[in-house]
Amino acid sequence: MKKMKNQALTIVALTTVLSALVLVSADATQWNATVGAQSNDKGDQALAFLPNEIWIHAGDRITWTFATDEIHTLTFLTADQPRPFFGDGCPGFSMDRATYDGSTCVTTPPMVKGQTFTVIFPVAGNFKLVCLVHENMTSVVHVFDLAETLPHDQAFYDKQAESQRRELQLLENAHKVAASHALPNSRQGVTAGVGGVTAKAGGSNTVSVLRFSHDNIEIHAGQTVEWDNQDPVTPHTITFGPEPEDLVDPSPDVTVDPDGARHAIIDSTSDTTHSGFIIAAPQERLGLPQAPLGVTRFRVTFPNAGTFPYQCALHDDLGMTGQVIVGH
Ligand SMILES: [Cu+2]
Repeated sequence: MKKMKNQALTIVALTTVLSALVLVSADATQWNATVGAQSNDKGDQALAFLPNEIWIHAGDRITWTFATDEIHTLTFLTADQPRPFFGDGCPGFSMDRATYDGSTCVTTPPMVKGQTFTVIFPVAGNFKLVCLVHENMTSVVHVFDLAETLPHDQAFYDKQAESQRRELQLLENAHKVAASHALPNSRQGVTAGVGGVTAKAGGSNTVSVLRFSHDNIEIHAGQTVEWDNQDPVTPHTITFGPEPEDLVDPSPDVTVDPDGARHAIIDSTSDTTHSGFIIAAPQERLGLPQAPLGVTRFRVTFPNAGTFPYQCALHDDLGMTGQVIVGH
């Protein structure tokens, strides 16, 4: 009887050691996720953390791989911290890997395709993950105590990421089709970007088409081309000539029409002009003063014939360029 008791104790002890071993190995679990997705021509961008939501144990680490030529940051702010400008960090940047427990912010610099970043989560909590470049790109990491059971494995997250990627591509296509059927505001109208914000239970994702709808528009001398940005969050510019230092504000030659649209006149192919950011108003939030109207239109009048190339100064590297061909 005593021997059996000893055996039982040994089994209990062994079980304890084994479960401690399991806890230690759970401690070191490596998870993988992706930041962003894009079409082959880079024109369609999914601004999203894929998958949008992950459950892990305290002590685990997640490595995110950046998948797009469009820049993103991987950022965990502290609870009440105002969103900083992405160029400033939070402040400063983590370059390689970081540990985040909610008490001090962590952010990467803007990163692109092929780069990776690893975060270790030592304590339990629910942590919001954001991109400082894109306001409607949010996600959540749930960190459980070791005693809690995790609901999913890596294979589940791989499937979730793929399904969310496909869903965003479908949404992107839907926006393009809708925009191509929409009645333009002007006969010489060019859509400067379409897109949409969508949501998962863990946060919001954005799709943005970084293209001009009529990138080779032909008009007659004396006519006016009107660009409008139909994307709810992504800014664009219409820039003739070299990119100015200040991308946000319009160049000094730009005037404002009675409806709030910006307007320039380009006489010759050596003229330069810059629209500044053409962007929708931010979303309203309860208890805050209402947001001012967005500046969503830019017009350029062309008195003389010629070929006038232009670009979006923010997305030219992704192929967002066009030209206006003015005939006599
Ligand atoms: Cu753009």
